[in-house]
Amino acid sequence: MNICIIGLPQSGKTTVFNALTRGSADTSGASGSATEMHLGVVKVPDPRLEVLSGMYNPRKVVPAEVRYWDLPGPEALAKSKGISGQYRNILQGADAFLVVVRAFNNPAVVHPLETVDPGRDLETMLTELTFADLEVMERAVERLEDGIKKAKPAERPALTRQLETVREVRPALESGIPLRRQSLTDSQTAFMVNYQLLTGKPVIVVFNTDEAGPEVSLDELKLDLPDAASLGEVCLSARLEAELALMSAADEAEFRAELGLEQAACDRVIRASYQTLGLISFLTVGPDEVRAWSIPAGLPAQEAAGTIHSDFHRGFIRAEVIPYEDLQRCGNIAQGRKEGALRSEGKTYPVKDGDVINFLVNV
Ligand SMILES: Nc1nc2c(ncn2[C@@H]2O[C@H](COP(=O)(O)OP(=O)(O)O)[C@@H](O)[C@H]2O)c(=O)[nH]1
Ligand SMILES: [Mg+2]
Repeated sequence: MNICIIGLPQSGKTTVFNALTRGSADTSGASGSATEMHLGVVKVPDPRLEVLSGMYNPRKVVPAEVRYWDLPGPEALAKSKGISGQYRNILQGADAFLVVVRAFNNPAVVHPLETVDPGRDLETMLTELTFADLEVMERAVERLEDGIKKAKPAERPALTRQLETVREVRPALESGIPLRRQSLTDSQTAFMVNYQLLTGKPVIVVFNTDEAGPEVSLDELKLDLPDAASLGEVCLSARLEAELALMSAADEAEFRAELGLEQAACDRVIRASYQTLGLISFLTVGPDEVRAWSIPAGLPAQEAAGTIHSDFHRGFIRAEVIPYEDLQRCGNIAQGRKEGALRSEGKTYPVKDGDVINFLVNV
């Protein structure tokens, strides 16, 4: 899973990146640091993997991973002519956006819009994404109109339907409704995938507060957003979390207990991301590896098999499924089978969080 960290300049994006990846990327604002891009890979904590690894003694344990991209703010982007080129490619490749919103007061850090106003900044960022999409839609209309003129009669109906779709999406975007909240037919949705619109992607808001709070929440900001309900949110102090993230495990635990911040920001953000994206993990076990795989909740078993390997999708026969808790109780799969906890499921079985799956395939 690729998550892009975006936000206004000086909102604390790189500090959040450091907190999430236990990194130490430069936040001094020294020349160049504001336009630098960082990539960090974080393993998704899952205590089930440890238990399963104790049962199977596998050669390796492979947790699911989240890749965080720290991107420059819109001002730095403006120097490269708006959201374009390489940045646009990275944004389009993201599975979700983490929008960092400044809620901390620090006179030493200049705010590009002068005052600290989390609601305004969040709206500004969401509007940026919408503008970027509107540009794409404008070009799409031109291209499709042109295409229809030049098309053979047989090709026209399909292109006309595509143009109609774009003409539905565009005014909705103009009135502030992101693609992810627009109701399109399945074929319209499939067509819109070609444009990789940014407002089609889930957004998790990170309110970056002062060390001592107070907490900020979407509810409290009472924003007039058509899609507030679809946003995920986490409130944290990036600077404090980034400092804690660099400590030894023992020191970190001690400080966290003292501060009442038991849950690390990186875990909270991952949890909020899974929730906002509607993701779950299924598990595979064996002497070679014990592994967690992230998929959308309810994905049919055959599609879940395809996330392991395309051959598994093609050659899918059935899935042997045992819920993690049952496997833990039974001790091993053979015992699970004896006790009737192991089920045989077909292609369309909706995979659940914690399912331990053995795919039977013909490859
Ligand atoms: N007081 C305070 N300062 C912060 C916090 N987060 C970031 N900063 C400071 O704000 C400045 C900009 O942070 P940075 O992460 O580089 O912002 P970016 O431009 O969005 O990447 C740095 O001097 C940080 O130390 C915070 O939670 N509290
Ligand atoms: Mg930065």
